[in-house]
Amino acid sequence: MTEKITVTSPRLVCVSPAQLEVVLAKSAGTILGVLAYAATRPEWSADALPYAWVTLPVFREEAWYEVWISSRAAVVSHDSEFSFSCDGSLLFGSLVVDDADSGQLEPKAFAAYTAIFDLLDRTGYPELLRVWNYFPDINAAGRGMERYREFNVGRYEAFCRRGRSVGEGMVPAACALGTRRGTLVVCFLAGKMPGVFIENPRQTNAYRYPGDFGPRSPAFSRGVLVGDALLVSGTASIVGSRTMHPEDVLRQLGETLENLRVVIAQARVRGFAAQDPAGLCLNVYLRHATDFPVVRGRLEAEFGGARIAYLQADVCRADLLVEIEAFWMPVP
Ligand code: 3EB
Repeated sequence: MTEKITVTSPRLVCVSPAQLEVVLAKSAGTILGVLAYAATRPEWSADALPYAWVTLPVFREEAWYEVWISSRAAVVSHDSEFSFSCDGSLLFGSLVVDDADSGQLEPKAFAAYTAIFDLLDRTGYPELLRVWNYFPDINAAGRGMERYREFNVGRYEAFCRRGRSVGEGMVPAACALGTRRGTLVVCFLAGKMPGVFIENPRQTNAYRYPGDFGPRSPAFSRGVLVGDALLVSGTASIVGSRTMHPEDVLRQLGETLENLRVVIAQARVRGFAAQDPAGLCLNVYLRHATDFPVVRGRLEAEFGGARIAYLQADVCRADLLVEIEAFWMPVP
């Protein structure tokens, strides 16, 4: 007998601290997990939900909460390494590794991804859909290579070691950003059923980047459709595999917006239908605080009605000044 699986579509509510309790109360029992962005430890933290504090400053706010929600009941579990929640179709989990600022990153990334794959295989949610990666000093020199490149080696090797191929339709949507201190945070959305993975014809698929960007390519896709929702990976000013406009944040922003448009257009070909900007949430990561006013001006003109968080973070290539990730769901 085969189990009938109805695919749920994830939902996202983004709020500042003052609105958090209302959202949590309203969605009680259906919450998949919470990401908290804040430079200093937020007052609220969850012990009964998958939760991660991402140590990034938020422009204009003390903190910014992403509350990931299911349309169905979500059951939370805890084991030694993880908190995760399952709704019968989706699994959301968080993994927080301490002391990620000392020592080599490669074995830490390898161990984190291996543990995640083991969890997914054990629980019956084998399809990795979207991953959030945050760790300190992403552009700093590690042992012989940049720490982001060390991270890519560990991540790639974990895919291979668990028999997961790094290729078209096989790698999750993702983002990878640098924090100032502390932990390696890996949050993940997985499913019983595969997602519809999206690539961007303007950009080399990241898992095929040439060797000048590191000995192992980053294992991610440009986006994923999960039910009726689109999760767009961190998107930057890259055409082919090259960084464009290395010194110019507004030109980088223009290139990034073009890449976002293309990813969304590719998703539309695969059936993505949301149109209302009220269902659009963006995280905008800026390397330099001084770029905030101009970037904000341009984005507010471009995306009126969207929920936009501006965060200060190191982007994974030293010459990238801005990166944007997006979540878009239909509104009833
Ligand atoms: C890029 O397009 C920019 O390593 O998981 C974006 C999204 C980027 C995800 C990752 C990296 C990652 O290559 C950087």
